[in-house]
Amino acid sequence: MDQQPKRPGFLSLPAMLHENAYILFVFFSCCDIVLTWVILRKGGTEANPVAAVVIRDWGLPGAVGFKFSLTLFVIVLCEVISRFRPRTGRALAITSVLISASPVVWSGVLLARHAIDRAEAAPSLELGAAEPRERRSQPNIVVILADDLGWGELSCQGQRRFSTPAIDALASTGVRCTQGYAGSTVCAPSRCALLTGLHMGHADVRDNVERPNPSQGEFGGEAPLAASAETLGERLQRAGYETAFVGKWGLGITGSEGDPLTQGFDRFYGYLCQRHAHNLYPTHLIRDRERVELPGNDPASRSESLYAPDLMADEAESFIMAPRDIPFLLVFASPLPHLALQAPAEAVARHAVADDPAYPGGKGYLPCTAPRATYAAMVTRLDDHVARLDQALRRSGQWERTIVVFTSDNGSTFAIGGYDPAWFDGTGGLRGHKTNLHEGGIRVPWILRWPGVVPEGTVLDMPVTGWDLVPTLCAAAGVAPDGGSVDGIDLRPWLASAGRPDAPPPPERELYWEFAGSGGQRAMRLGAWKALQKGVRKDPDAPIALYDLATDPTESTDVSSHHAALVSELRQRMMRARMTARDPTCDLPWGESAHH
Ligand SMILES: [Ca+2]
Repeated sequence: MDQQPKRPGFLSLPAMLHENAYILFVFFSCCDIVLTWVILRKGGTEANPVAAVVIRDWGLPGAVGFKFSLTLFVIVLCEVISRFRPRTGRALAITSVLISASPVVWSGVLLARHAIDRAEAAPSLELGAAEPRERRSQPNIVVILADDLGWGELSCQGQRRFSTPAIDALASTGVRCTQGYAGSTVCAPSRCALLTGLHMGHADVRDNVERPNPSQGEFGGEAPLAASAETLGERLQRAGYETAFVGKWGLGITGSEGDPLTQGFDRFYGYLCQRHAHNLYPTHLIRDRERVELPGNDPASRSESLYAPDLMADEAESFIMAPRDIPFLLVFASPLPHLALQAPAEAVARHAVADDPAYPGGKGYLPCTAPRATYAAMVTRLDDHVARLDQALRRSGQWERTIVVFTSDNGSTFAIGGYDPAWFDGTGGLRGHKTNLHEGGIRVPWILRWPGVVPEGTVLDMPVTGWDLVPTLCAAAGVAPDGGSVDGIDLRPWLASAGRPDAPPPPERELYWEFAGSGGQRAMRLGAWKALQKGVRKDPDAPIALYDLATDPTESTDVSSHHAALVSELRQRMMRARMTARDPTCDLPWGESAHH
């Protein structure tokens, strides 16, 4: 091997590339990973897709390691080939340089374009809400609201009868709040709290109140949300979002004040009336304001062809995939796993258990031959739908710029309709269930993923609520939730620092619930203290039980007799936390003494 001494002056381009091939190759390879990472961090979605997937799955150090190993492999390959066929080896080395350079050039162009976009968008940010539809930095928001899913009905929270891998994966890529609360212990008021940011002391809708309406057929809907209510949909619409509500609404039917299309949602698909949702194979659903027939479904003959929760997942998926250049809000309020016990036969078969006594039906609920298998099939179907929405976010390139929330409208239900609370331990050992204000009725799964903002796989154990979502998500979208008009708080400081030693201490605040059903109940949480007063319809001065959730999370011991002053203070705080309900049928007996 007689090496020519290097000539001074210029080399030809191929010779220059060949001389420096390996250095350039390693340099471009590392640049590719780093630039792709920067683009993703800045919320960009157009990036080298291969590098993006590697970074997403393995993190930045893993991705650099992977790229470095790959580069080393190609270099060794070039060297080996050069031993036998020098020209081929040289051509391969030069080709590798050119191939590794191309995504770097592209990433550079994308970053430059991003910088130009930001510079152009900057003046419009100062205009406030006037021209917000072009703000590309606003995250998309997907709120997944399960129906009657208890705290203990996720594998990541101890469930053993079935598994929920997709919801667990959401938790492992975001923050899992172990002390998440629903706004209410039943469906409609909880949806009201979630959408308005108001707790039950100020909410418009505080119970499931059916509104028979013969002109609307058999499903007249519930007491509607007031026209004056400011929903999450309305707030985000004003901030430039395209909004859709898919699933169970329960806050008023078409033409009422609570019509979803006048309450901030551009599109609606699903059940408007909650009783309509008691059959998961209905004869029809509602799209916007129109009735959509579901041929093959006939409740009279138990003909079950089209499973409404699947149709809703289809709808949600196509909403995510629709091309648009503005951010979106999707509320996916699945009717799962609310009764009746109904699921596709193949899904039930997958969860068959030997000991599964049939449920004969009654009290308005359908019979079920395998109630345990069916309930497991329903929750796992919901988990499948979460997986589908996640895939849709990835396929549409929106994953990195989308906040996903997963929660439930109330705690696990009781022994009704064939559901077996003892078998599933749906509350995860908490006392109570849906329709009361013990922890089992209001403590729910509460998970939030916000790539790049909320640390992955963290656990937050401070109380958070459904009515915190309006201020939190509005703040994320860059809009102020009109100070004082919501009861919830912007949770971003705590979510973003979850698991970090410098996280701020939990806020000192009181959480309030009241419920006109079940004899009338109200409850307040202050720090680890929980006050609970039952039977207030009969006796407004009914005794208040006090629990210390720090030492007694299952509310087993009433310690009120040891803390008379605290109980008295909590009684006054509960009085101050409420105002008279708009609808007298869901008010509690202190309406006249309200302070607001
Ligand atoms: Ca519910």
